Amino acid sequence: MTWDIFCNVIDNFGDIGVSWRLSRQLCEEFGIEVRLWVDDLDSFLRIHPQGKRVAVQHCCGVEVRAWGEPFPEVAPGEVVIEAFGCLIPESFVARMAQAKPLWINLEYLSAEEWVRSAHLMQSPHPRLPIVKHFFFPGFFPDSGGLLIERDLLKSRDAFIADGSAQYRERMGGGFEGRLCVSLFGYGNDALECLLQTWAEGEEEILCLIPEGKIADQAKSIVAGGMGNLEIRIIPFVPQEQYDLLLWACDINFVRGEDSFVRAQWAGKPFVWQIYPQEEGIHMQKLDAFLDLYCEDFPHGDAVRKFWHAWNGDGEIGGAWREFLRCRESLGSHGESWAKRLSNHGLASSLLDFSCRFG
Ligand code: TRH
Repeated sequence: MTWDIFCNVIDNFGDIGVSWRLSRQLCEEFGIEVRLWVDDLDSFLRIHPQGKRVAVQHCCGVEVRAWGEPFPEVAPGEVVIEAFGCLIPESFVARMAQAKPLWINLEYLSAEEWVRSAHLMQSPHPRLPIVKHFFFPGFFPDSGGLLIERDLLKSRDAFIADGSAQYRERMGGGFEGRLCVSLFGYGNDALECLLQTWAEGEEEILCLIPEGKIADQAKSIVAGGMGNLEIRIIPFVPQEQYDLLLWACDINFVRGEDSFVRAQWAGKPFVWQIYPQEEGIHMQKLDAFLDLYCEDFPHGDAVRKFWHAWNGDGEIGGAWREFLRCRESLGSHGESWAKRLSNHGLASSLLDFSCRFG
């Protein structure tokens, strides 16, 4: 089988992050020939630096194509996925109308209830005889599930048992006896107060920040560190190495979509900076997730308060102290949360759906 996946990079790394991860998994675990069309190779090269700036290349078995104009005359594969509703070239859609592949719009991840009824909804093309299917990743059994590689949790456990000490050394050491935090996020008005709280807190904290906007912001607030806080700026790593950072730290700050999911697989306490949308509607999405995640967790209020404060709603200092108090139970909660969700993988749901279709 050949699958075409189209990725239009809007901003940051989430669009390409999800498209690349899915492409790799379909190819490596299911033997599917994937052609990934990307309109911004620079973003792709940030998360896969081994790649090149060329029109066609093979990376980890995936055929990666620079998507530009004019669009080449290629026959569509058996499945065509447009990631996040991007617009597939018209000439290609016309060819799809003849070849009749399964056409999927892979949507953004949301824990909102409406996803359940929208998942697998169809939309006929206004002119051509072909139908698009909306495919929603999600947390409910009747959604598309989440991206997770087959042996991810096993690799995580092996790393934590054997490999994390070496990794910590490679990252500059000094993890022992301190609370280690990874901080990946957008610029954040709450950062200054949070760093201040950490510096003045009782616990020693090592905060690892991948290069980027929030690293620059942190540097401008505290160069290197102050009080009980050490700030360490680390390189932005290839995508498959990012998990190691999450596994090696005690608490992870994540953002967007893909890192948000990876933090859940890490099974550690984490905090999500959601991608901001107009008129604050992202807060509904944040709350929908919190409702699920905190449903059977006794300290849900502390989690909710801290996550809200990190997303601009509330005072962060006190919220951090409450969050930290429930850290241990949040760790075991995260473990069972990851286990519970791990048997509903997005790639296999897509494959099941394509088998039913074809
Ligand atoms: O980068 P993000 O904020 O992405 C997005 C986009 O903004 C998108 O338009 C928006 O719609 C979406 O969020 C909700 O965050 P995300 O999704 O976590 O993607 C980051 C990717 O970068 C992820 O695949 C992990 C990867 N990464 C690395 O490869 N190396 C690194 O060092 C780090 C920190 C991340």
